[in-house]
Amino acid sequence: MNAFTKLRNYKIEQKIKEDLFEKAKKVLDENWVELPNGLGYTRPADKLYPFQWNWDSGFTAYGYCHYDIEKAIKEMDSLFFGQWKNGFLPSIVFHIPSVNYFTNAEFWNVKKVTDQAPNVDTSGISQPPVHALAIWHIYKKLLEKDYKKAIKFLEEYYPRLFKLHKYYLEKRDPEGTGLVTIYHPWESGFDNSPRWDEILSRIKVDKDDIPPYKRHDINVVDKKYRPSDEDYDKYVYLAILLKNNGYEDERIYRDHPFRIKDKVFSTILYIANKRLLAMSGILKTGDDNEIKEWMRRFEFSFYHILWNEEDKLCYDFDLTIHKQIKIKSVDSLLPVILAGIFPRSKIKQLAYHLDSVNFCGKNMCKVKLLPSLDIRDERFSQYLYWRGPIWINVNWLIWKGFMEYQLKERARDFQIHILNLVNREGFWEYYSPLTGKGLGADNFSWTAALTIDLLNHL
Ligand code: 9WN
Repeated sequence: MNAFTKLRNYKIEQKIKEDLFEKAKKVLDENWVELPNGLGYTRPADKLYPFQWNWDSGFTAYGYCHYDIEKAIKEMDSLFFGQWKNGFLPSIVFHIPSVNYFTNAEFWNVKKVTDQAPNVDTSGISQPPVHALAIWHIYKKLLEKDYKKAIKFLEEYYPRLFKLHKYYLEKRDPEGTGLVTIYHPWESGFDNSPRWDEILSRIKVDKDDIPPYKRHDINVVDKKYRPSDEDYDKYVYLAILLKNNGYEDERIYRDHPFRIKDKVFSTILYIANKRLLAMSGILKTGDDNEIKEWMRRFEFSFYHILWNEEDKLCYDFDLTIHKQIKIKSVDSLLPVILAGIFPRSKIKQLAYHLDSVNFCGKNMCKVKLLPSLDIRDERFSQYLYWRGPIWINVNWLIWKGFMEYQLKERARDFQIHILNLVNREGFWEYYSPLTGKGLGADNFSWTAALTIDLLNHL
């Protein structure tokens, strides 16, 4: 059943590998949208998510790099077409008129609300900045064939990335911690994670505070796999507050009720800054000291704000009550493995978490990948989105972290378990850790794209 387990001995049958690649490519082909202006993008999922999403595109570009570099570039070009004048990169770019998805372009109304908006409709919140990783990957691939083209590509993208990172490290970090403040659960990418339960419980929404709206997600996917209506009211309410503040960081920062130093977002930005620094070196931009300073701030705050010595995990920091949010979940481990700040020996020790019952060790789960919440937590649900299911992008990031540390056995476990899971179940948005069943949207783009990346590292 577990076809890829054989790979441990490097005895993979080429056929299984090729078949899986073809299936993954088909998902991406079917989700591709060609635009009349020459741009194009990949829908995360055909019916559920019809527009271009921010971090989804970064992951998807990774997959394209292995077989269609021009598509990878187009994906990034289309996303950055939605970049705001102040560097901000929105979570959604509405290249096509609003179809069945809420929130839609009319709701965010960015072109009317702010003079920072680009020439295309977008949302007014962001998502984790994986783009420098994708851009670096594209650059490396171009370099294999055409030095001049690779440099030209870098020259084009470096200023956009620099502006984006600077936005996060200035506007979203007036405290100078090197950590990014998010204003909305959707900005984290981990929308309904229990990480946000406590702060959301303090936010009371009156029906008069929000406009009438209609959810479309629950027409496409079983309601039991999606956030609750109460959650949605709060998501809408927080978005309205941002809009009422003209999407202006200075105003939002004064009293917005959802202000969190997000550990995963900040860690992704930190590793993205490692790539940005490399790009700056190649292009001799003279920005090295500024980027290094951003990185130093993160390294300091990693120990002093995020790290919890007692639990040996990282936690988000709630700026509204000045407290760590102590939830044991995959994202408390992710920064530790991904940032590369701890020495290798310490990472080896900390990997005990992976073998613990809480994180599906000791054969507690059918699938040996990390669930999005401690399975012993009373809020754990094998079905509910970011409150238990396995997500491929997160496990792929863990794989990447172990690869950087040269902990090859650990990395290989993640690689093989991901490949076995998608080979058996298909390319789902997420999976139950208890049964392995695929959940949410089927034919999900980043699951397919990251599968292609993993296949290329066998
Ligand atoms: C809201 C597109 C996105 C992902 C997020 C995931 C989900 C949207 C939603 O889908 O969020 O942005 O409607 O639930 O949580 O990580 O980028 O795939």
